[in-house]
Amino acid sequence: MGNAITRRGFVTVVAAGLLATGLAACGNSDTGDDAGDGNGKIVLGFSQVGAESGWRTANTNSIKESAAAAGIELKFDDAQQKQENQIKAIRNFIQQKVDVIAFSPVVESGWDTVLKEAKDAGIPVILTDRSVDSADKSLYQTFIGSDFVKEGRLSGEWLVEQTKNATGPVNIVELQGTTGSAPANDRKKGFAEAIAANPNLKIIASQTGDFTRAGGKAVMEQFLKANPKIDVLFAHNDDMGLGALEAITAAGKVPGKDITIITIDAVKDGMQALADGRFNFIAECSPLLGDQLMELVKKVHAGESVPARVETEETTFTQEQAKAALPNRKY
Ligand code: GZL
Repeated sequence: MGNAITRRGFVTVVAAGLLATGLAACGNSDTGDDAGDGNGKIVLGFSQVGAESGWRTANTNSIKESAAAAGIELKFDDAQQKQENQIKAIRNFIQQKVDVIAFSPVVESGWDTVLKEAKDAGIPVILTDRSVDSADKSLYQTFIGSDFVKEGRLSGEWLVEQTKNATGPVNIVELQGTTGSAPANDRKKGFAEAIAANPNLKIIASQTGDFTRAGGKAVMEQFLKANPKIDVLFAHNDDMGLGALEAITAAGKVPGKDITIITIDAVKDGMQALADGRFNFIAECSPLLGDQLMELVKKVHAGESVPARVETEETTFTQEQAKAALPNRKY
């Protein structure tokens, strides 16, 4: 509700300002003409984190396919996991006078200045996948994505159940996502809160693998060299877990048996590893945000109220559930 009031306030203020200068206000019935495309389509500027993981590839495909299906003109930028590239892209979108800006912030902090520039230009912003820590909620219209704390909590709760009869310490190593990103911060938080229920569960090492396979492999190699007894790997995404598999096997250990592996995402390669018994549990994080995002873009552009937060439906998978689900997975 707060955001809807803010949004109405935002559109009213901008409309008054722009109408005073004779410019079309955002949220009016015009569809993208001021972006110079001339074909009357809504013009969406989207800044994507990068192409770091299977999840990201599936997310990019979903956004591109849904924009085309919705008749929305998409200006897409890949930031190669650099915040300065995303800020540059957003400024370009403002210069091009797009109708709506959407982006997945690579990290949580450092967005207020550029988001204020978009607000001053009368261009509404939608956050997708990852959120920002801005105190000023009027800087964006809505957020669509997952509850990362819940994903971490579900992962920890499964481990607590699996180790409830353990009599000694259960040593956990953690591959964190991109430093400063919402999924890394929140998954770490949710997992740590859940495993506190069993004092035998101890995180003996935790380091970022930047959500990539290469990062997961390199950090897991270090973990294995420094820690003779590792019982569990908790990886913040499938791709780092898949990279870690190579290190675990190279160290002469059997993944899924010598080391229990818990990951998050449930992309096809991760689900295959789970079905094959090399992973033990996955908490799903859906990348298929495209259709819902395009609906939000149309509503925001039309000046309609939107919820402050739109969360995606997700589940979890054991090895047996992965075998059953694999044939129907879309990504
Ligand atoms: C989560 C998303 C994360 C995925 C990773 O919504 O931001 O980024 O879990 C991806 O696979 O790199």
